[in-house]
This record gives sequence, C-alpha cells and structure tokens, in this order.
Amino acid sequence: MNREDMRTLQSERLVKQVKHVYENVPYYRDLMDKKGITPDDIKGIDDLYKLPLLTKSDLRDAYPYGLLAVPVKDCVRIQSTSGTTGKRVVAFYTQNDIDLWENCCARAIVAVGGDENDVCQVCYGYGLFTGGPGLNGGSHKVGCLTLPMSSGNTERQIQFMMDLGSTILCCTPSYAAYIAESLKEAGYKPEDNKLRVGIFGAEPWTEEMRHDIEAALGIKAYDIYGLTETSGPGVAFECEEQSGMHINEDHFIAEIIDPDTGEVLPEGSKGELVFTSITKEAFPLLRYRTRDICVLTREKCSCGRTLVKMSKPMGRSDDMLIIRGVNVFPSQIETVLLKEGYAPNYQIVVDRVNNTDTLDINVELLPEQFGDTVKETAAYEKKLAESIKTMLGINPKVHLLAPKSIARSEGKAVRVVDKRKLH
Ligand code: DLL
Repeated sequence: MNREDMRTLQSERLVKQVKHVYENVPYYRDLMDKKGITPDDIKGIDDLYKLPLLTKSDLRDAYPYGLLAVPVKDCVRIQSTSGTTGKRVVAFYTQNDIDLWENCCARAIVAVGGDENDVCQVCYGYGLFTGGPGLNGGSHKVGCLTLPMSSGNTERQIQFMMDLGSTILCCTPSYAAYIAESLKEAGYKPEDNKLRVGIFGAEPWTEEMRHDIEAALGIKAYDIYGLTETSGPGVAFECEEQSGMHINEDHFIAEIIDPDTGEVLPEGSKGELVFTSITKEAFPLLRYRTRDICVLTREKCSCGRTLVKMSKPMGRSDDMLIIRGVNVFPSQIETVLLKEGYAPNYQIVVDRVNNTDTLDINVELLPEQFGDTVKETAAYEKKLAESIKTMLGINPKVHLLAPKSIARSEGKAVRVVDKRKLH
C-alpha cells in the first residue's frame, strides 16, 4: 500500500477508534476531558498528537478492568506481561482481536518465507505470556505444522526438532542460543537439523548474537517485536533484508516522542516509541508509551513492503531490565529485600555469559546481621534467592556481603550494573 493510502486508512480507523474509546472507557474519557478534547477534534492522523499519552502507571491505576472498551461477555481471553509485579499488566481480547493478532504473527512468519510446508516449533512460553499463544496462532494461520512446545525441557525440544524435522524455530534469542549449545553437546552439527529460519524476540539481542545463532544452527535468524499492551508479538517483524522491523501500520500507528517532554519528534529521530491500536476492540490503547527507545525509518525496503521500519530497541526510558526474556524492575527486588529485613543497600549485576543472561544480587548485611557462620550465610542467601525467584520468576544468585562493602554513590545510587553489551 502506498504511503497516502496507508495514511487514509489509518485516519479512518483512528477516528472510529477514538469514538469507541471515548464512549466506552471512562478512564480515557476523563483524560481527554482534562485536556479539553472530544472525539470531534480528531479528524485524522494529523490530530493524533492532541490525544493524551498513556503509560504503564495508567494501566496499573485502571487495573484490572478500567481500560476495557467492551463488555466482559465479549472478551474471550486475557494475556499478561512476563514480569510479575504486584499488579501485572492484563490485556483483554475479543475473538476478533485474537484473529487480528494472529494475522500479525502470520505476517512475521510469511515474511521469512514460511508456508504450509513448514514445521514450526514454538518454544516461547505458553500461558499468560503472549509469545507462545501469538506465534502458535500465527503458525496455524499460515498452515504450518505447529509444535506447541512452550519453553524449557531442552532435551525434549531437541528430540522433537530432530524427529519431526522442524524448519522454523520461534523462541527468545537466549533460548535459541541455549538450544544451539545443547545440540552441539549432544553431538549434532548445524547441518544435521532441518531448521531454515528462526523468529526470535521478546528481549534485546545484538547483531553478534544473531551471527552466533545463525552459525550454530545453520539458519537465518529474524527479529520480532511486540508487547502485551498492544496484543503481543507481531507488532513489528523483520523481513529477508534483516535490517529493522516492519511495523503493522494498518493496526498500530507508531510515533517517536521525546521521553522527557512527550513531544513528537521528526521522522528519523531517536526517541521513545508510542503506539496507538486502531483495530483492537477490547483493549484499544491510544498513544501508549512503550518506554522502548528506537528510530523509525521509511527508506525503501528491498522486500517490497512499504510498512515503516523500527530499529532494534536501543534501550529503555525507564529502568526496566529484560533478563532471560522476563521483564524485571529493580524496585521489585528492593521490595523483597526490605520485606526480608535487609537494608536497601544492594547492587544488581546483569551479564550475558555464553548468550545466557546471569543475574547476581549483592546485598549488604546490617551490622547486627553480620557475623553468622558461612553455613548460616549460605542458608540466608538461598532463602533470599528463593523469595526473589517467587517475585520475578527467574533464579538469581544472591551474595550477602559485609556491611558497608557496596560502594556508596555521591549522586544517584548505582543500583544496576548491566554488563551485557546489547547496543
Ligand atoms: O515480550 C512480547 C513478545 C513475545 C515479543 C515474543 C516478541 C516475541 P512483554 O512481556 O509485554 O511482551 O514485553 C514487552 O519486551 O516493551 C520491549 O522492551 C521488549 N521486547 C520485545 N520484543 C523485543 C525485541 C513481549 N525484538 C517488552 N527486541 C517490550 C528488544 C524487545 N526488545
């Protein structure tokens, strides 16, 4: 579709969507009223900037049903974010929303040459996380033979992959690297598997990591992007050119804003990505701040698609970390520490060793806690690690340290040391 036709389509859908939201979501209507805007002010895409921005904290305030735009009886599913904060983000879907979402994922599979002859092994997590259900649905729509593996149990992944001749692998890039390593350990060479392509996303990964995975599995590795709030994976996907992800603009209008002022930045600027869902019925977020920092480009793509492309996310405008595919806020770790009776003197160290994220948490003991035997300290470390695992869903290594052993900062405390070279 040429640019003009796409803008016309987006404008029509936007006008309709703003009315739908204004009439059915009191929370957003209040925000619009506070800005003095009514649906009549939004005549097309050029008026988009007038609408209020939404953030994750709006989602928390309106939890769980406050942003729902249709009656619960019309919803058929929820999905939720990979992190486990007290209040998780819960997204709702009508059957039509599910169909559109799966179509978006199907586009990602078709863009890497997938068709009904493929055997598509989906090892993103299933359940509340959107990765498994999204790519599972997309794979069905394309007509691939779908292996709904979910993540984990790598031995079984390998057995099915080899026995059934999987040609497409869908998982996080870290899990792809782990599968590759396990295949090698089991004595397989890259040419022994039938895999052709991988569709990897849900976390940041580098070009170096892409090359490593491609070589280790003998495949082409493609990026896929999305977030629970906008339905899940498939908001954007890479094509054969492997240089940025095409955004499904007929469903999501993308803007780049200055994260400090909220102002819309000119095309080609680096800033925070904002999405407006123009086709979703149940959970249609308008101008939702993703906190992902990236650049949009409209340069002609050799694949022939005219959809705008987003760069790989280059970081976040908040402090969220993505560790082994799971969204983690340092404040979640702090909450556990305080609950368990530790002082908030800690440092979170994240690294990537052999393409797998590691999470180490250094925690200072209070003077009165210090002095226990090595055995006792090890038991405390284990207990704390378990509490943190319950909160985050991933296993950390906890190190209890002597009082005052973590360097104090003169400015903001350095809570997070991210040694991964992701950007
Ligand atoms: O991670 C959805 C997804 C599943 C995407 C499977 C791709 C594949 P959330 O758990 O809500 O949803 O996390 C969304 O993850 O705001 C980004 O910060 C990050 N993210 C997602 N895809 C990528 C990617 C899913 N390809 C958050 N590269 C987003 C870098 C990504 N970061």
